[in-house]
Amino acid sequence: MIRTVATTPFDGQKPGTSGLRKKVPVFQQPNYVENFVQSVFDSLESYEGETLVVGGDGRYFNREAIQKVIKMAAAAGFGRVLVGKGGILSTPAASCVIRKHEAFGGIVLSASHNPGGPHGDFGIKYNIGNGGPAPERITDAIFERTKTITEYKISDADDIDLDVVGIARIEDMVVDVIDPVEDYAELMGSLFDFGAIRDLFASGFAMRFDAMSAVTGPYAKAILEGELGAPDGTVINFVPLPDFGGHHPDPNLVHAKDLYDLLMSDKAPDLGAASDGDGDRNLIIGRGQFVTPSDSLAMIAANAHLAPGYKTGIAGIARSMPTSGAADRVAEKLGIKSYETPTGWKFFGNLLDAGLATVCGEESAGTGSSHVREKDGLWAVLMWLNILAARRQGVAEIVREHWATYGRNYYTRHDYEEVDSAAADGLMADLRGRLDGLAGTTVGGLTVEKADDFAYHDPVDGSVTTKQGVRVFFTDGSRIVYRLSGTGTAGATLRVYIERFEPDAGKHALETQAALADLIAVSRSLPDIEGRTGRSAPDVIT
Ligand code: VG1
Ligand code: CO
Repeated sequence: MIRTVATTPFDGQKPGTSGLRKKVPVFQQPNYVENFVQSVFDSLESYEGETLVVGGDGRYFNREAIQKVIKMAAAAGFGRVLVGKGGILSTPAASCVIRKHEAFGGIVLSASHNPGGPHGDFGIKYNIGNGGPAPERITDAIFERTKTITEYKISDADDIDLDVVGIARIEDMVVDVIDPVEDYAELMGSLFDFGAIRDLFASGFAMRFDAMSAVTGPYAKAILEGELGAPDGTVINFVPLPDFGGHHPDPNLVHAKDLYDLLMSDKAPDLGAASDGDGDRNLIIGRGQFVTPSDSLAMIAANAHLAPGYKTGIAGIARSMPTSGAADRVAEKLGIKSYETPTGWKFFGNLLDAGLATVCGEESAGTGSSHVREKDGLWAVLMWLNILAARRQGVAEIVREHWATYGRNYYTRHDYEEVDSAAADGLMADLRGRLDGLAGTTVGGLTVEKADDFAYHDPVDGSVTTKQGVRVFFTDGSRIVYRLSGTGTAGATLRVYIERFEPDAGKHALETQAALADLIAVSRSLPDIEGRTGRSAPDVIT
């Protein structure tokens, strides 16, 4: 039976950079999930009888939320739900399944790289029929709906057994529990030269992939060890755990430090890689050589033609604004266009759909292509494996050659986490207020050329998105960007992005923080970070 339940709005159900993210106890409040999911459905049109894809990263509360979503989808009139076995679907696999099965859309349960468990984070996001995150016009409509919602509809049927692949029924809706890996693995096999990668592993190439007890475990096991013949033990931490083993499933140099240390040691394998909670981020480290995500995007773009799925070349490259300009240099050389978008994968969707861009990336360890409409961690790893198999060179050699050809964009991001929200807002407001007067002034020996607040004009649908980050450009070509995170769940996170281009190959071997030391000092003094937030140094440096 379908029940109509009276409810009242919750404050703050505003989707951020990537969906609604809150602490688990917030989501556990009666009606909290239901209000948001009903608001999603109420913001959509003509989905009666259509297919909805549902899956998540396996974190704490995943199963409970999925049961609610399925029962509400049945009540709303969807014809079919495709749900990953065990409630599992990585974010890129969800995108793949939506596209392949021509679903109306999908609901992905994840808080990505944020910690999980009963006191950790949870999240819900809606993806549209192209497989990508809902654009702002939809997330805005969802938020508006959450403010006025008075009731939701839900079936009172029993829970679906999520652990058996097969077909069940709720009300008039079919529930199809699918293997979460199959469609995705098939897509990867169509893009990359699995034969060449198999030969690479057979020749003794050694790799370690850390799934960080998160969703990519089953995917990496099946593809790397199963199809590509990497030795058993190549993939570690491959069982998705509800609390990620108590760790942050964030593949950066802080939370994947063991992997980094291994790759810098004399026991280093040829390649180290990792992915995040929901499988859309990637970390790439060669023996003795970390590849910063902005560089990885540029190197993937420059070498993509080596993979069968991209052998005719790429149409364009898109990067988020804070991502370094390294990819732009590749686009220039290839004679293709590059696009600069606000932070968040939702802004790449139109460019990909219109065929303007083939490869996209963000400095936050996100890389992907037109094969789905999400960033894709394992895709990036397989692309690197394909490149290594084709070039038969080490990662460090490829990186050095790339810098020698294109120059090096020294790049770092400094995060100040859980800063007092009012202080962070004050800092940004102050910077914005000073924008007009900054040009021509000198700070710490560097002269400001121009400063602005990034606004994006979508070339496909004409939409305009403003206030996407304060950019300060200096006369020597370097740049500092300031923005506040839209994915955190406690206080504010100030992100400071620092970049300088170095054309001289004789100066490419410097340590990044040392190479950027003067800019880093300016990044702190210009907005008086310490005075305003009490923080004399960032919490995370990447
Ligand atoms: C962060 C990253 C951004 C990324 C987003 C979602 O957002 O900076 O590049 O798209 O996370 O990634 P913010 O607003 O906190 O800076 V994921 O892997 O968390 O879905
Ligand atoms: Co993620």
